[in-house]
Amino acid sequence: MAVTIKDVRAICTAPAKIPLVIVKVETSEPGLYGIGCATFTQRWKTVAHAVEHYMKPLLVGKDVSTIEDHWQMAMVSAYWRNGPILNNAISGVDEALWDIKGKMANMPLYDLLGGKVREGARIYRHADGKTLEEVGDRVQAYIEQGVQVVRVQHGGYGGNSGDAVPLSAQRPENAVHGAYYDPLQYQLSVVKLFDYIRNRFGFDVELCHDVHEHIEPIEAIRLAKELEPYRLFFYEDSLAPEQIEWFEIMRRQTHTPIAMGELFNNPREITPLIANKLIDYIRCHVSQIGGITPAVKLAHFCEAFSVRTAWHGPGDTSPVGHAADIHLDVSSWNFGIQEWSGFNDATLDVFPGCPEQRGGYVYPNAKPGLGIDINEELAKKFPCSEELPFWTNSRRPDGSLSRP
Ligand code: GCO
Ligand code: MG
Repeated sequence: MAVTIKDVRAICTAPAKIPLVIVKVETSEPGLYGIGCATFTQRWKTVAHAVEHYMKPLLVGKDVSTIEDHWQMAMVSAYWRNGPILNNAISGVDEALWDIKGKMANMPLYDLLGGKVREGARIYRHADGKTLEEVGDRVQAYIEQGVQVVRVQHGGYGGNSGDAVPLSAQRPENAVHGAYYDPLQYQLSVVKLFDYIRNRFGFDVELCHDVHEHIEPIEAIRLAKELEPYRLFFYEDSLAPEQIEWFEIMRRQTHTPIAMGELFNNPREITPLIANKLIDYIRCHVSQIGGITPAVKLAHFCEAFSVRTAWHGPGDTSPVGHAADIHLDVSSWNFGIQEWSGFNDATLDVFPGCPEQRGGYVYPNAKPGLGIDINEELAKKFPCSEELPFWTNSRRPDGSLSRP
């Protein structure tokens, strides 16, 4: 008698004040359920609605074992496809079904995916600050923890060092409110930042930087070349998804390793960059591409082109999503690096079984499935805010909107 899907629910919680969306799939087997990450934090309520009003009627009563068929059907059941809302809703169900598969097989997900090729996933952490010394002190702290790769930013993305006063002199009259930054000051500050960090720490620590699509393509190419003497581990989101044809020009101009992918939803954004060897690290947000099922296929596709994985791992990936990342990391031969944001105490309490950072690595546990759970009663104590993000209202000095 097949085990079937009995219920599909979205659980929204924000233990670190960042809205997270978890999908719980309950089955006809008493006590057997799975959980998955569906976190698109800026539109958490819409994803939750899609889970409850579209994924649930699509799947209730169906066999839990046919994950691939459910994924293919969910992907096209709305006809229009490859968008962030539905991809995240599908991811939540997909990851929950893999969690159930592992529990039924009594195997951790990494064993279902072919077994470990490494015991832990090497991570990178974020070092930021208003002054160069502050950034350097954060790098020092991570090195002392055993972290070997650090992402350095001076004042967030676009050099928003929190003091926009100089910019106000550049705005036209009646310029609209927004998160202003100055592309020129940002670019000059990045070169100074790397010069300072390399002079202070030498080349034994690996460094990366996130441009966060804040400058024009030709400026991103120039900056990549200016950073060559500082030997980056990778140079991230140097172009916006709408500018991906420029990667071909960038590739011809610089040997700085290129990372891209967190904003991608559609395979057609991804596969040309990999097949043409225009990037070195693929950084997709796993729930944004539809979950574990597509991520496994993407990792295998990348291996043929020597592209390595570096799954997106910010604070707005849930611990369930991080667990899925880590199971993929330890079982993918062409794993590159794992972005890691860490968890506050409330998050650790809401999600028993979180992957653990020890030194410069993060480790999955050996429990069946994803190895993580959610305490629903505790999750209710951390409601999600409906406040819209301010930082995406990113503005150039002349007041025009910039890609955030
Ligand atoms: C990263 C990302 C994040 C995103 C955030 C958007 O490299 O971790 O750029 O910082 O800005 O996930 O919600
Ligand atoms: Mg990024």
